[in-house]
Amino acid sequence: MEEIFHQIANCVEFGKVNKTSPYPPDMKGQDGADELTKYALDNGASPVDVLNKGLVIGMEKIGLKFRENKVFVPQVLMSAKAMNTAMLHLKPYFQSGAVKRKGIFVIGTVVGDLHDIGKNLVSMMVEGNGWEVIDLGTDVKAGKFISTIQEHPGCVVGLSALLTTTMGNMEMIVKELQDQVPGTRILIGGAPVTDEFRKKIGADFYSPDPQGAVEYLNRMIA
Ligand code: B12
Repeated sequence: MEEIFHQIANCVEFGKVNKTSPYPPDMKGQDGADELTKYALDNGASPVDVLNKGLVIGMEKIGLKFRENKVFVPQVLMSAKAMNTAMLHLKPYFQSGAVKRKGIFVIGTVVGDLHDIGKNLVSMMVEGNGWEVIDLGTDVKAGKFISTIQEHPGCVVGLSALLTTTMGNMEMIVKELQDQVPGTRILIGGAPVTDEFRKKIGADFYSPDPQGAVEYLNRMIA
C-alpha cells in the first residue's frame, strides 16, 4: 500500500487527475489520483493514511516548488484539481467523523476587492493539508467574517487583498474582528501586503505565499 500512497502523492504533485486526463503528457494512460484513491480505500487503506501519506505529501511538494518559482499557477491548479477529485472519495469519511480535520480555516478577499486567484490557491493548499476550509469568496464584509467565526469558534481567519485601496479595508476588518471576536488568529496576504503592514494593523501573520500559511497553521497545532 505504501507504493500506492507514493503514486497518489505523485499524481497530486504532477496534476494527474484521472486515467483519461491528458495532463501531464508523460503520465498519459496511467491511473490518476481518482482511480488510485478509490483503489486504496477499496483495498482497506485507512482514509487518514490516504490523506496524510498521499494527498498531503503531494500538495506539500507542489507548494514548495511554487514558492521556489519552479512551477506556476496553472500547475498548482492542476494539482488542486487532482486533490479535489481524490477528496470526493474521502468526503464520506470526513462527514461521518471517521477522519478529523486539523482545524477550520475561514478565508475571503476583503470588501471592495474581486481578485480571487491567489486566495483560491491559499484555500486549496490549506485544504490539501488537512484543514477544513470555509471560503467566503470575494468582496467580503467584516460582518460576514464575524458571523462565520461565531459559528465556528476557534477557527483561524485568512484575509486577502490585491489592491492598495482595499488594504485599508483589510485594516478595518482586522480592527472589527479584534473588537467583536477577540483572540481570533488572523493571517493576511496578497500582492501589495507586507509584513510591515501586518505589524501596523496588528494581524498575527503575513505570508507572501500559500506554503507559509500552511506552515504557520501546522505550527499552531503542533
Ligand atoms: C487577474 C487580475 C485581475 C482580474 C481578477 C480575476 C480574479 N478572478 O481574480 C480582474 C480583471 C477582474 C481584475 C480587476 C481589477 N484589477 Co486587477 N489584476 C489582476 C492581475 C493581472 C493578477 C492578479 C493575480 O491573480 N495574481 C496571481 C496570484 C496567484 O497572486 P496573488 O493574488 O498575489 O496571490 C499570491 C500571494 O499574494 C498570496 N496570497 C494571496 N492572498 C493571500 C491571503 C493569505 C491569507 C495569504 C497567507 C497569502 C495570500 O498567495 C498567492 C499565491 O502565491 C494583477 C497584476 C499582477 N500581475 O499581479 C492585477 C492588479 C492586482 N489589478 C489591479 C487593478 C487596478 C484592478 C482594477 C481596479 C482594474 C480596473 N480599473 O477595473 C480591477 C479591480 C476590481 C476589484 N474591485 O477588485 C492592479 C492593482 C494596483 C494597486 N496597486 O492597487 C494590478 C496590480 C494591476 C496593475 N499593475 O495595475 N484584475
